[in-house]
Amino acid sequence: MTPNLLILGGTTEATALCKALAEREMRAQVSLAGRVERPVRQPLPMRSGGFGGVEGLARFLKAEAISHVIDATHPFAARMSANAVAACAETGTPLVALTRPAWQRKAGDDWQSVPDIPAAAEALAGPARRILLAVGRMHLADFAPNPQHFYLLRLVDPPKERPPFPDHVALVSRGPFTEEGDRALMRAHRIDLVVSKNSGGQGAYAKIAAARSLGLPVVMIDRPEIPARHEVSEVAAVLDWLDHAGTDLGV
Ligand code: 3Y8
Ligand code: NAP
Repeated sequence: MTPNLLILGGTTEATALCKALAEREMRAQVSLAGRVERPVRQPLPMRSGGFGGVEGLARFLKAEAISHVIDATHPFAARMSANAVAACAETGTPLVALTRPAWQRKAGDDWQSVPDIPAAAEALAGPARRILLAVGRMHLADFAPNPQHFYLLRLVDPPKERPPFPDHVALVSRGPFTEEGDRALMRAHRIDLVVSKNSGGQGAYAKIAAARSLGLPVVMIDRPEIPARHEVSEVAAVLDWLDHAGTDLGV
């Protein structure tokens, strides 16, 4: 069976994988949800928008005769990843996830770990603080019950409606970010607390390293559960998997 790959993208690792596959001239396409106005250009054919749940994805896999699925979505894209596990099981399509290990505390880190986004919002009850809320746009409403704080928001696109905070600054800026840049940002806005997803990878880590160097506390949001699937954390491991996952490539 000649490979015809579907990459579920939207991360730095997905971009690196797409580049490696394009260099090998493998037949592949990369899929995005269509969350942002100007996604990073990819060197592969791109599709954008939901598939329509598990059934929609299963139909897509059959209609496009997809031979393998590589789920390179973000660790918090739990619904997409769960749908990929179900649709690939239903259609018998080999699936591998390209993910990145969770960040681990280092000496000097002052983290308060919370299980999910609502728990992060609950952790913000109390006297007014100056908070870097760099969790994107989709969950800002969860933090509305604590309007006493100043919020420094970081968004990929200009907000379509006013964020639900009386005292905030909204920065339109996409990553990957740098430790120096995030340290300067925190100093300029007198930030005294950072709220972050445990995204893993390099693209979002800058604020964690900057917080440590400034001795600031971090509310760290643990990842959502994702059903069991084969996982690797390197592009090379995906290429090796493709060579041995039931194709006529290299075996
Ligand atoms: C649409 C497509 C690449 C990919 C770059 C990575 C790194 C920069 C850091 C902060 C944290 C945050 C957010 C973030 C980072 C990378 C990676 C990563 C965090 C793009 C992209 C898409 C999205 C969607 C967007 C979410 C938002 C989350 C901003 C592309 C740029 C906060 C996650 O406005 C919205 O609707 C934005 C939604 C999902 C989380 C949220 O809840 O709002 N990512 N981000 C993908 C699609 O349509 O399918 O342009 O490439 C990708 C990247 N964002 O190739 O260089 O790999 O993690 N993305 C988080 O980690 O907390 C910013 O500000 O410090
Ligand atoms: P999610 O909550 O897991 O997915 C919700 C729905 O969005 C999915 O059921 C699917 O719709 C659609 N979808 C998600 N990713 C898709 C993709 N790559 N291609 C096609 N449809 C997709 O996902 P999310 O957290 O909103 O993440 C959306 C995208 O942003 C993903 O590409 C992810 O990699 C990227 N991203 C997310 C974060 C984050 O913090 N969540 C951070 C960085 C990048 P249907 O059910 O209709 O198929």
